[in-house]
Amino acid sequence: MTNSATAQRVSVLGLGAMGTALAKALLAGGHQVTVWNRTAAKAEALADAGAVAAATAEEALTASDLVILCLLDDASVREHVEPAAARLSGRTVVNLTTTTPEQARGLGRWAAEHDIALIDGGIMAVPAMIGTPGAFVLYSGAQAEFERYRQVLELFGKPEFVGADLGAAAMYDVSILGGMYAMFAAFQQGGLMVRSVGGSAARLAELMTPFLQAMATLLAADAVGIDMPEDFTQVQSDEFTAAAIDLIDKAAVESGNPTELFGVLRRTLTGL
Ligand code: FVH
Repeated sequence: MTNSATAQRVSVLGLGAMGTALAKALLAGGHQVTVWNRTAAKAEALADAGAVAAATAEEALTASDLVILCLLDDASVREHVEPAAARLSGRTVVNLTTTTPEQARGLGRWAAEHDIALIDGGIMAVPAMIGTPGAFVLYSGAQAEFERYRQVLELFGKPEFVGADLGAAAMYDVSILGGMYAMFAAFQQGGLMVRSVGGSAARLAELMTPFLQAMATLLAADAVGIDMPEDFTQVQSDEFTAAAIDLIDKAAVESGNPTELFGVLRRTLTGL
């Protein structure tokens, strides 16, 4: 719990599943929280928990020095911040709405024109994880402002600053999500394949989970091949990897579950 000496005024705009979790974490941390949501009922629920419900987005945007945005997308952010530009001047805005890196940079150019300090963020957690040790949030942009508000941001999850480029947090975010989707796609495919031999996806999950956990520890070594290829000694040749993936593809065809997945993996990993 933050004591009253360090309590800050913080506004949260957007009280969907995630914005509500963020606002609750701020309230639990002892901050003075102003909230706004397009559908007012969600703000009223938080008012019962101690937040001040603003009547308009502009009222919320100008109630605090620190403004957290957790709206649907870049368009909904623009819709509400642009009309308030002059009154947002001098404040710090942390945009936790998922956007592309270029959308984050575009908002940054607009913010710079209006003397607004902008931090972009990517939340690596689901709402139920907010404030728990498993949650972390990527940030990029105005580093001095990030440091200034670090203790507040820590209430959401471990803050990870990834660069001054406003597009950096979004780029790390989508890259991590890409890893997740690739894993789920391969599991989906494998689940169908093992069922063709009388097995089950549940048994595959049991066996695949510890193997993938062990493989994940090799990512740091693999990173050398991307960051510093001149220092990298490849353990497995591209030809070996391509042949291994071709064999998996053949097994998929034999099981009646052909897919484009393995061709894509082969080209991405080996260029062959
Ligand atoms: N939920 C999650 O697990 C993920 C984790 C990673 C980050 N995302 C991003 O967080 C943003 C908000 O996500 P959310 O889960 O809170 O989403 P919803 O529950 O669908 O709430 C959406 C809120 O946005 C408001 N909204 C939508 N359009 C507008 C608009 N044009 N003007 C003003 N507000 C708008 C919506 O309001 P309402 O429908 O209640 O009136 C909600 O407050 C998102 O970028 C995720 O990608 C969450």
